[in-house]
Amino acid sequence: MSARISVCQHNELPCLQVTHPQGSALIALQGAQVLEYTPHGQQPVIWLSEQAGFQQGQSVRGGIPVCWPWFGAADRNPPSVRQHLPGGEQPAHGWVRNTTWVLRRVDPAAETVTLEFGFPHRRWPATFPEDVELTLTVTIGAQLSLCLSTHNRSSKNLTLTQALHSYFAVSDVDQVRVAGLEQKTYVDTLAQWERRTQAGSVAINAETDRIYLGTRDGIEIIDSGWRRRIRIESKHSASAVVWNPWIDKGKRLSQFPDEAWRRMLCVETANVLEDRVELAPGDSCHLDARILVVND
Ligand code: TA6
Repeated sequence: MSARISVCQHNELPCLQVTHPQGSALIALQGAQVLEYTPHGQQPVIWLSEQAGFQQGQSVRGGIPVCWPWFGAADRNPPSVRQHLPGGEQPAHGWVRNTTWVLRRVDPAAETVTLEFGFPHRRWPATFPEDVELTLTVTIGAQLSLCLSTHNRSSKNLTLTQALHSYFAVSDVDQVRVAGLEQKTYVDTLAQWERRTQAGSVAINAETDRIYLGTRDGIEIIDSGWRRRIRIESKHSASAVVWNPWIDKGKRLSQFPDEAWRRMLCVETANVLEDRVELAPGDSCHLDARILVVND
């Protein structure tokens, strides 16, 4: 049997339920947002809030939101990124996670199934270069691969920051450490954006919101509670965000049960701050993440 793909409705959002012998996934057309991913015979890898609202125009809490053409608060981005934005208040993490994408292609194969989503042209403000093509390719099997591709077909230079804002399911955040960021510089957004150096692996024992820079391939979430490691392999990304809201912020977050902070951890594959992407007319960029589970 190869893949089976069915359309299902979660409240206001049409979604695709993808079932393959090697793994299953749920993807919302809004934001082309992977909401669930579970390799065959494993615990879920991607965390989705039990209080997810599945409402039009509101990013679903959990899964892998696509942050583009900027990451975080727009005003925290450099002028080269902000130059194409309209004036006034902008949503966090860009425009595309709250807008419906188009399923362009499905490629079933023996070990995987690939779905390609395109962002509908000209669905962003007039200040943004028109001919920019945005595509997300999702490959589901024993591993989960995502590739976010931007092709600047406009006549203008385009600078962007972006992230695959992955929420991972963990047994209990105090049973977890993140390896692969040792000795990396990070910006602590909770300490006046001070720059610090990571000593050893990352433990989560308070609200944590850090942008790591100069990262390389192979970050691992080591979960001793579920005796597994979630490995995140990336290409064309030299920054990573580690976020857990902990108790108090968790209570203020939308679509977020009070104790959910214990069971989720974001490790985001990104191009932010110095790692921003500059595209001359005709240039393309690809942000790749491959997610796999190793049982200990
Ligand atoms: O990636 C970490 C972060 O920027 C946090 O500061 C927090 O705001 C999180 O993203 C979630 O943002 P959201 O807009 O989805 O609630």
